Amino acid sequence: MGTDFRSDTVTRPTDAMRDAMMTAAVGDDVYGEDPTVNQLEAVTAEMLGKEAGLFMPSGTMANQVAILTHTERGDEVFIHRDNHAYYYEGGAAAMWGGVTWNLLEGIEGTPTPEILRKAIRPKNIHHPNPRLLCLENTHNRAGGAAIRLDRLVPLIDEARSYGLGVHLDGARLFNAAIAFGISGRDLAQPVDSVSICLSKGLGAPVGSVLLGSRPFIDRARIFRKWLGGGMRQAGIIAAAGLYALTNNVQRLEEDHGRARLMAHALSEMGYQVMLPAVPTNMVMLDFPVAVATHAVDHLAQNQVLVGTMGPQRVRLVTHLDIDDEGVTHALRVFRDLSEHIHA
Ligand code: TLP
Repeated sequence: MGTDFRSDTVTRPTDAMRDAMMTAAVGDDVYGEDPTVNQLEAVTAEMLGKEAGLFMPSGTMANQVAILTHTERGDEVFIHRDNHAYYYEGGAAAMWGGVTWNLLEGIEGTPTPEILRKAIRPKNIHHPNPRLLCLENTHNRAGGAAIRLDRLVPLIDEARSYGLGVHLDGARLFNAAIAFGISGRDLAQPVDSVSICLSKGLGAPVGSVLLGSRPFIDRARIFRKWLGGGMRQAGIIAAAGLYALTNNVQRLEEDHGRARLMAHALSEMGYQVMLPAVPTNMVMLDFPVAVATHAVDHLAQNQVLVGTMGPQRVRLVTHLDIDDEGVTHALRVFRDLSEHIHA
């Protein structure tokens, strides 16, 4: 414990969170009778300024159900090529929803309005029906970049001018909110649907919530059931989510502080650190291809676990289970590694 930087998904529930889970009131959520799930859905809807919420087993299912709910088979979905819903979800939206992806470019995983405009084709018998724009904030493959509203709003306005719906993958939305010092509600305001993850920086063991209008969530509930996501006494895990939302949002700033400190120290050691304009809880390092695997192995042998993003890029994520001691240890091992590399 203390030095697992592979992801903020690796956190384990604390004793206080486990207590909340143990004492949760439960019922059968497929009948809509789990009071803790109902409370979690209501609390998140209120926090994000949407009419209704739907508890989900994972962020992946939340994204997939959102896409299914927004679209009909064949519809065109505009998405940056680095977004999780396209890059890391196994082609699920094409598999279950039969959607047509239209992959966009753009800095920090975020297309400009012009990029979207060029991708839109006129309604015509030859073209799929343009239906949905998917966004991500913070942006994972862009190094945990928090994306400012003034970049998103003109893009969303552009999407609306073509009648597109807008879904936001907000797996780490609260990281963005904390980085900007604004509310999750502000960041979610311009979109139709948003998904948030409880099991990343917020530290719950399982769960995400999809939010949107009441008719949207009523339809999403059907798709969730079809995909096998109708859970029964899910209040046991929803309780962890409620605990996380109450206790672990503000402290994300600590994770950001540790990531900032590491990025600074690693760049001083001569590592190539990728720095987004507004960073959050991730640090990305680029290595020459020939060195990357050796670096990851050396770190692991010294109890510093890191993730990879392609053959050159290493990702470190700070989270609830990384303390100052873990950071100091990791920096010591990185210093040793830099001497190895340059020897
Ligand atoms: N991301 C995981 C991996 O899948 C890459 C991670 O370790 O970062 N949206 C975003 C932006 C995500 O980063 C993730 C998980 C998801 C959705 C999916 O969430 P889960 O793992 O709950 O299905």
